[in-house]
Amino acid sequence: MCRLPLLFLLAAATIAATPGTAPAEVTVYVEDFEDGAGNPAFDPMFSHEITASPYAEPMLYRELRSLPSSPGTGIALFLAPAQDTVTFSLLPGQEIVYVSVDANIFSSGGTEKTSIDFIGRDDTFRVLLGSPCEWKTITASSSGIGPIQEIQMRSLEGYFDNITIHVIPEPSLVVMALAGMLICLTMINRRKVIF
Ligand SMILES: [Ca+2]
Ligand SMILES: [Ca+2]
Repeated sequence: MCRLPLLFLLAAATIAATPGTAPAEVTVYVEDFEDGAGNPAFDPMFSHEITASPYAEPMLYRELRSLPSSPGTGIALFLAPAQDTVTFSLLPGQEIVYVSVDANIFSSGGTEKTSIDFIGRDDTFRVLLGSPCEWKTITASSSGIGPIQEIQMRSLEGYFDNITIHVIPEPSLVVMALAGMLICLTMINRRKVIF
């Protein structure tokens, strides 16, 4: 007898029994390059791989520096010239549906040397920042490119800050669904022993 429908029903019941949860709940994480005291720090949700930019001279310069001319941004990532490949520590079943990044380009080096690639499951969305700019927010959503799995920021001389990701479903839902599945599997195994 197939027990899969029973398994999914019990998992769904477990989720429904959890107070204060909603299926479409979004969790927002922000990489602001600071710890709670305002010191330079990376957030554990975000992994950074800093390499020389393929569009610039082969030198690598990364710095987490404060910007006195832009109060409120605090510490920002300075890539000059370099590329930061950002990946994420998601739980199984979680997906990123929306991303935003703040950029302040001091020296762009022209088209292609300064850009942000949002790499989705199905396609890549590239934003070229071909001329210097004050702080501006670049956004991307999963519609058209699939859930976002990686961000590549490259710059001749520029600052990046406030990498913001919207994640679904929220962690508690994933944990509860996994717990429900585990309970069901345990029950099925027990029945196999009894009969
Ligand atoms: Ca910051
Ligand atoms: Ca932080």
